Amino acid sequence: MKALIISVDLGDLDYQAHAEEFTMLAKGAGADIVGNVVARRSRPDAAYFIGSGKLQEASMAADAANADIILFDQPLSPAQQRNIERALNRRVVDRVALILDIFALRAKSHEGKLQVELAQLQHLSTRLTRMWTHLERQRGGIGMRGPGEAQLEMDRRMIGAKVRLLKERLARVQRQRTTQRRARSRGDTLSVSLVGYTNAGKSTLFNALTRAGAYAADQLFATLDTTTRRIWIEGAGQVVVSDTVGFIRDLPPTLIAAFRATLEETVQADLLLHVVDAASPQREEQIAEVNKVLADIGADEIPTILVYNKIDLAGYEPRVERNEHGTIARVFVSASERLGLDGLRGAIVESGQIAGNNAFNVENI
Ligand SMILES: Nc1nc2c(ncn2[C@@H]2O[C@H](COP(=O)(O)OP(=O)(O)OP(=O)(O)O)[C@@H](O)[C@H]2O)c(=O)[nH]1
Ligand SMILES: [Mg+2]
Repeated sequence: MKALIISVDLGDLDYQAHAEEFTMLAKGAGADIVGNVVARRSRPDAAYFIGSGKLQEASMAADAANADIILFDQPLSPAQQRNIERALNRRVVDRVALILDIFALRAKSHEGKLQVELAQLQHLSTRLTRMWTHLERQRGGIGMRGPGEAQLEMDRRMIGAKVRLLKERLARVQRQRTTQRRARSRGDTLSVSLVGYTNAGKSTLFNALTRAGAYAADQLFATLDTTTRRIWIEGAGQVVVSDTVGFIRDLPPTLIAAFRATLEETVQADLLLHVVDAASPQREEQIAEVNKVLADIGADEIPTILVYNKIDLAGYEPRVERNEHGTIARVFVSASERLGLDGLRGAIVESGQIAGNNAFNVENI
């Protein structure tokens, strides 16, 4: 599907990285990008987000490139979306809908699919007016997968009923999950969750540590469901390691809520390995973004090791760094080149002992 990207530069320092990330998201959704219009603004226009001059430019670019669809790299209000659709006579997919679309494409487990469907319906229900009728000829494709298209004809009431049903089903799946987890957490197995920005290398590291075949790929949100494996580490014994969904800035609130259950695994962990793409110029912002989400889901108190991955690209040597209290703070590895993994295992053992002791103390208060 031919897509024209409208990107808005609001003067942020990391605009360039933001724009590149959006392009990657668009490609991840299968878009064939035929053009890119950049609008510079100090703040969004209430009705159209961008000004009328840019709108005109986008309209001409879309016609010239024969674009089927507009991808807008900011979250749009329902009114803005409708106005731009009318002006450009094409369906507009904003940043939130695009992320939802990728999630719909990638979710594999029953629970993951239910969560995406729920988030999509919630996103849709705020935009459900007759606005779709003017775009009748454009159906299917990006932003419309998952439950999208069929739902458009439903009225709000039916969506409301569907949302309730999905929530019930999810609650049931989640109850089962809790029971399973309880069964698993008996005994003194250390549980470790890999968290981090999307594309940081979590799945590659997970594979390197567990030799399992988790799907690792150079695309955003390659992993959408938590994968868990049990491994043996000398000194720590049985360790349960979980790979998780990647984080991204401006994660739609509906998705944060929807993926809470997936991330709940994270909250339950004794130790977090926060995987960082050490080669990314954006790594500091990405770390902050991940920390923000961890705080949101109540996981910010869990002992955490920052794992600087991709040192083969960043030009660092494998090493283990401690903070001023002597606690391990950062470990430098390359998951794909298998560098520094022994150091990381040692760090897991050491931090796991501290984490394990804390858990023990809490239980005995
Ligand atoms: N050069 C280099 N590339 C790596 C390294 N680790 C991972 N990669 C690459 O980085 C890309 C992303 O890796 P993944 O393991 O899928 O990343 P992820 O964090 O699981 O990503 P999501 O599941 O999408 O959130 C892949 O192309 C990997 O091959 C590394 O140590 N060095
Ligand atoms: Mg992954």
